[in-house]
Amino acid sequence: MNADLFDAQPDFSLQQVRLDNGAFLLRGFAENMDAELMNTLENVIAQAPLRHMITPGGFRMSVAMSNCGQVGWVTDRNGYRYDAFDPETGRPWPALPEIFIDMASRAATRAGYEDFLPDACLINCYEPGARLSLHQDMDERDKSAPIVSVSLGLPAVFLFGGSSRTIRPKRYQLVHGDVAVWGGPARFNFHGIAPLLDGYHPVLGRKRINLTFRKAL
Ligand code: MD3
Ligand code: FE
Repeated sequence: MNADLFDAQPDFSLQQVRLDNGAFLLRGFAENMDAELMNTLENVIAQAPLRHMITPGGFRMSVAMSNCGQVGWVTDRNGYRYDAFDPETGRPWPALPEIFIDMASRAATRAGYEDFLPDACLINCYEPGARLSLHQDMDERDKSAPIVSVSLGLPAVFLFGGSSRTIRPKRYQLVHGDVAVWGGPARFNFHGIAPLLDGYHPVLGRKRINLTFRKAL
């Protein structure tokens, strides 16, 4: 039928913003698959529950985290690391679901990074008041691969700094369905999330979930 022809056209309504050298925001890239992403995520979290990890300094993180993939990012009193086992359950992390890999690699391709095959996904869950202080992502072995992030649920203010902590961060609002690809020099910029404002999202309720896809090994 005729409709198939129209369905096959690319979606020019997507807004693509260049944030920095190598970093792109694909507004709404995951919006049309949010229900499928959430269903898949529920299944992952049933096997590897969200938990508040402890920083090496002894602070309980306000963001609740879990992982899927060959390895997962963990922090405790001993430090940060990627670990093949979930310290809460003693089991390997759930495998990276096919639809996660597919979405992340399509987003990377759109931003100019072909053949991005993530092996780890960090799941961050924010409730009102939760925040992520300014940091760099340095624990991945493959420093040439980008990081792909997906925002779901309540909007957040993303703080995007520079290569030094003293550079004042720019603020961007990230909303449900936004996908960002962080590669090139910007891959190592300082960044964080401002305290989440209260609100209600029709799909997620009073929370925000962020998935970051990485090549950690
Ligand atoms: C820029 N997560 O998990 S995603 C993280 O929304 C993290 O939960 C935030 O920072 C969140 O490490 C921000 C956007 C993001 C992720 C990784 C980056 C931006 C980045 C790595 C380098 C530069
Ligand atoms: Fe980060």
